[in-house]
Amino acid sequence: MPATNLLQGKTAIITGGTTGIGRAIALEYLRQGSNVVVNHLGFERDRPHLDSLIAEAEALKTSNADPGVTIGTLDHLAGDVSDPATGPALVARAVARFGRLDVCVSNAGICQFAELLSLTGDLWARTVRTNLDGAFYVVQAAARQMASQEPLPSSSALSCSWRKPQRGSIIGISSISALVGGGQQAHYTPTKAGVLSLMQSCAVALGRHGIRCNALLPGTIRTQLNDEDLADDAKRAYMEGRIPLGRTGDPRDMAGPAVFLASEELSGYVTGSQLLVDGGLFVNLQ
Ligand code: RM4
Repeated sequence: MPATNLLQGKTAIITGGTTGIGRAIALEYLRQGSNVVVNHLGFERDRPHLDSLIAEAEALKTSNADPGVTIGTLDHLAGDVSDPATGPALVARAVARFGRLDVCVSNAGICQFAELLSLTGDLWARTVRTNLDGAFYVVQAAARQMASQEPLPSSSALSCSWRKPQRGSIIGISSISALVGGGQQAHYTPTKAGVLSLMQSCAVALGRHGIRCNALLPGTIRTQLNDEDLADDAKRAYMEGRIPLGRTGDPRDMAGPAVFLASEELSGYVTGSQLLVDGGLFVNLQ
């Protein structure tokens, strides 16, 4: 993205922020001047993801030669979002480190493909706890913090008379799966419909506090959630054939839309909305 400083002075939290879509959003937010605290599970096997994200964030700063461009600072905190304490701890970390919270991206999610007839109650419960309960805990904690703080001094309301001051933007990473079913996803698609619905009700509840809530609906984006599924050449070719833009998505395809929803200047009157980012897959009936 060519523009810079679109999120200057803001602080964001991103759950599941060291891999896939969360990571791509974290890096773009940093590039746009936002400080970012990413949540991750803290497993030893995931350490290389965290280390390389830290290195990339550092490289963004050191390679920035333009004094007019601000690059944000990265911080991180381990925790499982399905634990009710993780969301509040992430918010507290952002406030302790950067003084406030402006953007919350509820992104952490799991999707283990499984046949409905042999689906276990355990996989159902784990998926709901991570994808839906986890979204609720972090969104509520973020909303409590945002509602209690003053709008950023750079709030566009202070220079645009028609706007009311805003206190924050909450983005739920839902999915095209909120709108359609999936053969091996009977435990997963309801959680994504749930995240979309959560954003809708939060938009209604939080509008009067100056907090916007929106859902991003990725289509088929290549991440570790589906690398096994898409390793099947026939399945990948079938998916690509159904996508009007002719390719599956890259995590970086989600970064621009996530910046748009985070920015009061760009999307200040957008709340309760759902933004599909799927290369046209949903509208293709063929
Ligand atoms: C998405 C959608 C995709 C799948 C991922 C894991 O929500 O269902 O097809 O690749 O989840």
